[in-house]
Amino acid sequence: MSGFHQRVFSGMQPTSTLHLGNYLGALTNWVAMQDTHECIYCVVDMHAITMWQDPADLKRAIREVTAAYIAAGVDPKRSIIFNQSQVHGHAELAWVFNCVARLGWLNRMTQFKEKAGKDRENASVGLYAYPNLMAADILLYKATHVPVGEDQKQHLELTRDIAQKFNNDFGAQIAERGLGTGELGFFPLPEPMIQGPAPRVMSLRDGTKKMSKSDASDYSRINLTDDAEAIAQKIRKAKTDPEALPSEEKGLEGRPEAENLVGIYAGLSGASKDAVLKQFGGSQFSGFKAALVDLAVEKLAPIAGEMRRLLADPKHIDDILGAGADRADAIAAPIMREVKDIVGFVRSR
Ligand code: AQP
Repeated sequence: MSGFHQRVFSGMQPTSTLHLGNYLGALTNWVAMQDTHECIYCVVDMHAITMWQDPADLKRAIREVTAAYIAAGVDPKRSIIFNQSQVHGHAELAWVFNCVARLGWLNRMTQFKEKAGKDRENASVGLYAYPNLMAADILLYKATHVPVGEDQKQHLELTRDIAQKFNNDFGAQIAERGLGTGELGFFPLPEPMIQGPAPRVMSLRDGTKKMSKSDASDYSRINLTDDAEAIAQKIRKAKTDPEALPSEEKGLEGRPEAENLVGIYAGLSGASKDAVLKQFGGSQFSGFKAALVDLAVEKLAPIAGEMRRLLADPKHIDDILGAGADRADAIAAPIMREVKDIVGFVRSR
């Protein structure tokens, strides 16, 4: 039993190797929250298959993302680490939410539009319903706080809308059974926590696009598995502009690539952008990039090393995921039983 009152849930997709955006936008926050919250961290494999995944690659990626969580500092003893498909409540609650959420709500989701692109008719139904599954992930544990990068803000707002509508639609049944918590209803309205050291890390090739696993160019991102040489090459080749660095943050306006590199430096060093610019204001990019390479290698190389060590023993990783799934299910199953009763399903076992 945890002594914390606030419960955190978050997850990452095992679609490919995690990158610096996942690390600075979410993972570093996850690690810090272990000191203050009860934390549940999921490898969201059911989300991953909303886009085609080669089955053998998916298994590898699930273990790799798990290794990345642990190598970055998530402690499987203090926090629950598991993969989504091992806890069946996620799929069950997602179905209920498919029947609570409205088509009009999902039509507004920008991530679907971006990922489906022009060939919308050919996108999977799962990709469209993705935000309902995400709402189920969070609410299955009645999580109150969700640390995510800025790109997930809209999905979190939808989660709150779904929780609110469920609480309203079934208000009488919830009250009758005494299952409401204060004025909140059955499900809490979870708070997004968009507060990592760099909540939006951009591509190294284009400062207006977010750093992403699915970008065709590997030079657009720093993967958590990159070695020192790869990190150095990617930073050296990162797009910049011809000006020297400004000495104040407002001088970064209209210079997305400069802003991104300064943000990455700030995120990795734990300093503010202003402090970084006080140190490097007036420098040319060549000098700043050399300092950024040193810092990135110092911070990231140990993570890659620890991931390699963990991945050498896949059985150990699978055991961590299995034990985590049991702990997650122990929280989820009673909540799911109550949901079924509220909705009106008959349960004879
Ligand atoms: N560039 C980013 N900057 C800050 N945070 C980011 N996150 C992702 N990219 C950035 C945060 O990482 C967490 C996990 O993301 P995910 O793997 O579940 O899904 P995603 O957002 O779809 O990640 P990608 O890299 O963009 O994958 P693809 O290319 O497959 O779409 C989330 O908290 C997210 O905010």
